[in-house]
Amino acid sequence: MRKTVIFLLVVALGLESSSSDHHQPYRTAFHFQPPQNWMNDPNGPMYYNGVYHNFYQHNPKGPLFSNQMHWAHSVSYDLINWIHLDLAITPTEHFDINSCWSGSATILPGNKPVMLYTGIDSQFRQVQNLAVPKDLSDPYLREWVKYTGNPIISLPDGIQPDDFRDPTTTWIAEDGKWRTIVGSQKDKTGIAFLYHSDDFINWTRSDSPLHMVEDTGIWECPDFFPVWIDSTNGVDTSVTASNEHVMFVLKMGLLDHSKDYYLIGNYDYEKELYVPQNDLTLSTLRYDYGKYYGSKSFFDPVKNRRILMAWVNESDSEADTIAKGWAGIQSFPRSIWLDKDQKQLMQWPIEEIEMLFKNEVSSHNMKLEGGSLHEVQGITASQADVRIAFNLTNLEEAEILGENWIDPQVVCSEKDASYRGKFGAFGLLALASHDLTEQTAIFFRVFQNNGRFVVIMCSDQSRSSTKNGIDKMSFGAFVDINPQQEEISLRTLIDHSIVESFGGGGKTCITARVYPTLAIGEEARLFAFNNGTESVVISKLSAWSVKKAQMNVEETIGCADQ
Ligand code: DQQ
Repeated sequence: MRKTVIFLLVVALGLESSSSDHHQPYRTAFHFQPPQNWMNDPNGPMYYNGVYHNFYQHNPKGPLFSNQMHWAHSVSYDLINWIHLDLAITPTEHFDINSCWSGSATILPGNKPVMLYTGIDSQFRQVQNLAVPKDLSDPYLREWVKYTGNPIISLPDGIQPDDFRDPTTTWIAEDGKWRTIVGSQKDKTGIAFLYHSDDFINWTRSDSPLHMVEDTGIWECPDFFPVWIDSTNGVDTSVTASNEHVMFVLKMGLLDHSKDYYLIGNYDYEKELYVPQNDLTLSTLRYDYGKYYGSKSFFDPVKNRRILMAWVNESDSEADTIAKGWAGIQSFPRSIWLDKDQKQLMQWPIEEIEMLFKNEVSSHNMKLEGGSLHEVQGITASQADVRIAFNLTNLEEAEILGENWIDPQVVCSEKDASYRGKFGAFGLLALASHDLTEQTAIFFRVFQNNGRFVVIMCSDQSRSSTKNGIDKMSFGAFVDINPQQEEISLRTLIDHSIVESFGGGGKTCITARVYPTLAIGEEARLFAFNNGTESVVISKLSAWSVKKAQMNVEETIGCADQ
């Protein structure tokens, strides 16, 4: 009997990277990126009926940012392999004709997803719009319908037309009202305007913003979400604010610095008050101390966790970007939760990465004398996940940290990987060429300061490529651990042109973009190194090759006879 069945045809697009693709050596294997052209912020990530959705800012016509931004759309069953879909939200109406900028998803009661997003209207004002899926029975929610009464939130009086954007995932409090915040600024004071609504259509601005801080400039892509104080699980955004077991994170992207900062605090919805435990300054906590911006988190009910995704921009020149035909990748999705001491968030690559693992290599208790190297062999060093932990003794020999100690980035720039301190530099040399001409060094230095030990983590890109015209700035940050009591651990995801590192079990993260010319594909090598004068012990080293994910598969629905 002949039977007609619907089948899904999955076709890989031509631009995908492979470890031996010398035409596109900077395409990634397991970090999300579109088939081609420009991408920036992740938009409205969500889980709905078995499918993860990844929308993102996209210029479908070229590899540079444009004044006609769209929402592109990919879906996944595992956050690893992604199916590429048609554009989801495009600039077509008076309320978004000049661009569809960033926004967020909310799953309303009755399991109904909705999107709030910023439109740039026909008069170049930033306004907030609502869109809903056209057909909830479509498993991929391919088509989105804009509410005809948009904008649902107009530009407030006294705010510049280009200073009002990026509505968050909304939350509902005990009074039954929905709330969202929108990023803004007035006279350089960064603002999170708070709006509430009974029906999701009519929104009223609260008298006071949820939070604002002078001299911080516009706040982009704010995010506001609860975290458990006593669990690593995630919390749905609408968990009641009066729950004694949660604190609230407010994240803001500071455009003037292109960096995502966050505060941890308490939120009283009745007083409409958010009280962070610290002030926002440039030494406030950051999600990542390297390249990492426009991030957005969402609650994943499948694994009861909060997941964070972000845009990782290029560091190469505009000419290089045009030549390669694409720009922008996403960080590998991270689970985030509040650290036990409630002082900072912890971040860790989601466990699904393990489905791509092959060729594990490991070693234990290996002494690295000062000035020595150990090559990690047996894996593909251009596509790898590496975990290493260092034990230090004789810490009383550590150098005294001088007056620059306030800014670890300065320490990392002045004392790059080649500088021989006592404890440090020690760590990993990723994407290294055979002769070490090219290398990206992720490493630690340990100092003494006022009777305590200070651990600084650095990512040194100064030798990452023989090419010129690339931003090779070093990154650095403190790691809040006591090396007398615990090992100094580092986990690094290496993926052709991205090196994403997690120090202290996820307390400090640094992401770098690099463009090696020698250490590409099979030519790349990986080393553990100790360039300090004191020896260190590698208590454990594990590394895996990471297989290529199905990153840009195109899905076509067709019919087949069987
Ligand atoms: N990117 C979007 C804006 C957002 C900025 C435009 C942050 O909505 O403020 O592409 O990277």
